[in-house]
Amino acid sequence: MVADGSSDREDALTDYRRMLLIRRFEEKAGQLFGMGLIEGYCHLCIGQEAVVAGLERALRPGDRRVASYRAHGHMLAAGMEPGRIMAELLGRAAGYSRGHGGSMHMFSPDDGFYGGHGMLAAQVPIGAGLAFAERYRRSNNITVASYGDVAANLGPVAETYHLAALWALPLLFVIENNQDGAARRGPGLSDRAAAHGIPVARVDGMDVTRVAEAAETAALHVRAGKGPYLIEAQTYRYRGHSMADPAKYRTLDEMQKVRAERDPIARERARLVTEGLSEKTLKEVDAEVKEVVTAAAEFARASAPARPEGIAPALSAEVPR
Ligand SMILES: Cc1ncc(C[n+]2csc(CCOP(=O)(O)OP(=O)(O)O)c2C)c(N)n1
Ligand SMILES: [Mg+2]
Repeated sequence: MVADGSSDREDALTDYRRMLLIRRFEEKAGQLFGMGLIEGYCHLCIGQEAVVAGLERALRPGDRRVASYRAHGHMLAAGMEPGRIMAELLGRAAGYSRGHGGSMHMFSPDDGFYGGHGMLAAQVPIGAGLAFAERYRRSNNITVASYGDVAANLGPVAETYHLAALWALPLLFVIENNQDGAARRGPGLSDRAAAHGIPVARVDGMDVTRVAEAAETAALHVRAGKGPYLIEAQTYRYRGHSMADPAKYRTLDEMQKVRAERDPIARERARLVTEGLSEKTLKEVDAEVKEVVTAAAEFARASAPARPEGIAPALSAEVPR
């Protein structure tokens, strides 16, 4: 931080822009889904933007991320191109998986993003593998494995706590706890990691600054070779589980109350204004983000569909027989 706080303000504006990009992108994806342009699954993270945006502040080039099927926010935060993400959603050849993967299956190792995984909790042991590889190479890179509150109950997560703690892996576990109210007995979700000696921070996942602070402390610990760390972020998803879910298990009142009182973007915007940022600057960010998302959708819609033969010939040339 510099004396006049301008670096803090830069960070805050970056967080705001990142959250807004995720929200506007996902709103657009929701629209295109409604128009029948996106086939297959599409899981949105609207409401949960502060978690990925806050984490991103602590990450450096070379760090890696692995996430669940609810991954568009992680991809955008990692710096992947909005147009190519949207193209993948629309099944176009210009997409990150040449249009063959769709919403859940995009990868961009150059941006440190390793999926997008449809199997619940699968990304967590994969994260341990990525972290192990970095330690083996003696790099200072860290890996972030994000998963939901339901996934946190699954066996692969428990085994990964054990191995990551035993081998002091440079792995940051992040529970995106959107309070699905999963059936569970016994201690709280993150206490299970604490039982392995893994330090735990519980944060308000609707407040990007709180997430960023926790992420910076966690990343410092993990990067210094002190082993894994876990952040449990309490968050909230406005939409249903996927585009196919009308979310009848929650009342509209509950959702509207969270949206009115805790929305991460509205909250951050209000905070920035209180701190002296002009409405004009914020409106410029809003307009710029809108333009990026419109361009992404136009790019995707104008690009060629996936070719059925798109993957197989490339693979058959590479796979040894
Ligand atoms: C191994 C496995 N079991 C079950 C499912 C079906 N399934 C998909 S999402 C989901 C709930 C996940 O909730 P949570 O982990 O809290 O993540 P969220 O969707 O809230 O982000 C279930 C049971 C699956 N994809 N994989
Ligand atoms: Mg959940």
